[in-house]
Amino acid sequence: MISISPSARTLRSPYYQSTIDDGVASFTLYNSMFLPTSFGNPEAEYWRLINGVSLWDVAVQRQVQLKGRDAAKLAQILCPRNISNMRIGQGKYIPLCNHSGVLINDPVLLKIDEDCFWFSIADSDVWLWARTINDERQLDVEISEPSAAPLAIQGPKAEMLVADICGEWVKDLKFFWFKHFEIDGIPILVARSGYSKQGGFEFYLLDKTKGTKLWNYIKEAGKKYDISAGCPNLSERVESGLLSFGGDTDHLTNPFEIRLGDYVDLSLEGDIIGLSALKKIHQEGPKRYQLGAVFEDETSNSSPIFEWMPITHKEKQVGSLTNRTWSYKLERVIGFALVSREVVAGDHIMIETEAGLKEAKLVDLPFV
Ligand code: THG
Repeated sequence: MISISPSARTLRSPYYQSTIDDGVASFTLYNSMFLPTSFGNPEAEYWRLINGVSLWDVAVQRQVQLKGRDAAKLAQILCPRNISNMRIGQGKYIPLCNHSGVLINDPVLLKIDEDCFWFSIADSDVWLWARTINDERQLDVEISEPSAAPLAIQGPKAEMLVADICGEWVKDLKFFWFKHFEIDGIPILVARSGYSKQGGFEFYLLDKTKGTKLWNYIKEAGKKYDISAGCPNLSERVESGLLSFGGDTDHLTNPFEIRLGDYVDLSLEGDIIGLSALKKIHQEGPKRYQLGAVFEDETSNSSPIFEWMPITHKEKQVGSLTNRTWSYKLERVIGFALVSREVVAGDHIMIETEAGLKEAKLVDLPFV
């Protein structure tokens, strides 16, 4: 077995030891931290997420804190979505863009206080970006990484379990909203969120020394719902149409190409990075868009891909397949297709796979 060599660059989450003890089978690296990708039984993990409740170490969703007099101002400069109406305790999904309107991260933004925001980031360096923009604009904001480590509780039984742990009030929590809470002396934020469409919550552990204690507490309380360790599930997130930044996006992708246009507020004005480019892209019409691809051949390889696979239509390349997985619900191999406007849902296309050309049909997203 080939393994990854640890170093001070390859961070461990506060739940790392717990995931090892629970039999983690593989990791990927995300924001320089180990992220579990399997506990050895993908199908059981999938159905537990669909029918039960699953516990995920998602500390790789690291926090970038903006704190200070100009925190709200800097946050809005970074966000092409209106955040001026956000309340303390509210979160929003944000397509962060560079000056060309290219997506550079898709974090959840949390308003912690009037002068404090957290970006709960996908896999790219938002610290560098936020500090650079702050210094260039000469704003009064301190940018740091707070002691916070998200743990996701996902699946249809997550709400009952979190209500058992925290109280019935969690049932009134709106999507992406959060509240401070304490479990047995462990300080957390409780948010209704998570990288699946099966419902659930995220606990942001606020004292990283208490990871094992929090993990064990939830495992114990979740026994009656048959909780088990899991992780962001490729099959479920592709079926549900959830985007993976850096996987489904490249150095040219803008939010309109990947179904994030609704999270861009084109009516905004003022100093907002990428906004004028986004207005232009929107006016001209984005060149690519995202559809689903369903392989015709049920026996096609369904393993994850290392690089985008060219998609052709009438012998001309029209786009790329950006991920691939087995869909337990459709019982087919599926993936996202980032394609030109020349093709539409219903078209049959060819995908250049490692095993040669395979036929697939384009469909609208989400699959399920
Ligand atoms: N939770 C937290 N931080 C995160 C993620 C998370 N940071 C990295 C990554 N995930 C960011 N990406 C996403 C992608 C999709 C969603 C959340 C974060 C998501 N989308 C819903 C959808 O697309 O249907 C809802 C969006 C909405 O309605 O506003 O949930 O998972 N803490």
